[in-house]
Amino acid sequence: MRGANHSTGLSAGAGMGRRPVSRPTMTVSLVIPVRNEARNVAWVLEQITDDVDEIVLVDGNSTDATVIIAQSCRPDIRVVTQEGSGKGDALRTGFRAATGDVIVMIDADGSMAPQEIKHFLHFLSSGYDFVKGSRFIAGGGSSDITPLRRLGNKFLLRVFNSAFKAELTDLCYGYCAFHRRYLDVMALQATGFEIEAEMTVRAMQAGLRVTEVPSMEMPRRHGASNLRAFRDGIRVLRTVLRDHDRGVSGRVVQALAAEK
Ligand SMILES: Nc1nc2c(ncn2[C@@H]2O[C@H](COP(=O)(O)OP(=O)(O)OP(=O)(O)O)[C@@H](O)[C@H]2O)c(=O)[nH]1
Ligand SMILES: [Mg+2]
Repeated sequence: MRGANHSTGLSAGAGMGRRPVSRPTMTVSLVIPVRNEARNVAWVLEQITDDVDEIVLVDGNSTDATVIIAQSCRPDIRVVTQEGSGKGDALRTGFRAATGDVIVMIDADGSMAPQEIKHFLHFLSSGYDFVKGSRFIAGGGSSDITPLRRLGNKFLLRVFNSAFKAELTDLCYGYCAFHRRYLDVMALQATGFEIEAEMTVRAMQAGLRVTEVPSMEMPRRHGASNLRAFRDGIRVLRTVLRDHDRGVSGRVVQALAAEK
């Protein structure tokens, strides 16, 4: 129960011994990569609640009305144009531009429900460092994923879990949230769709407290996917295998975090 800590053991009378639980207040940046999502972006933006303090839209040189629609829908939106190309490059641009204590990332095609953001924030405010959405744990699901992608994700996840002695249930899914202070530790480099796997790899290597929340993936509302299953699957595999035996000690990172 918020506002009443019953475990202090200091009760010396009515009302005494009860201290408010101080939950850290976190400011939240939402980073949204977009490329030609004019028919989808308003649907996403209209559902974003006051949990989010800042929206950073990273435009990949859209040739449609994506940016104009986004700005008319949310006049307070920050639009950043990516200099390179690819979803990974876009997200890294957005992460650098974000100013919130925590960063949430979400796609702009309507496949992820903004209402789930609060679940990610719940875990971050409860002590986790990196929270991944999962379509494959109880409460999650996907009405979007093709049988080929499901198989590919399963294979890549198996490789990941065995390389990192982990028990995650999803890997190639772009709904995540993390504390911005870990950006330097994660040292992201990916330019393409392998960015999500790279983030998870780096979070594990750094010893961050990682958890998953159920997420329901819906089909993209309009338009075509930018992902190419084989090309991007191979990039994910390389990302998972590269440097999997390296990494700084998790304890060192946690000690540094505690000092801040
Ligand atoms: N800025 C930017 N955004 C991109 C780029 N590629 C993809 N995106 C965005 O990243 C998000 C995910 O891309 P999608 O094309 O939906 O990829 P996907 O979810 O694997 O494919 P579907 O399941 O078919 O939707 C969407 O919001 C895209 O608009 C890019 O090169 N630059
Ligand atoms: Mg999509």
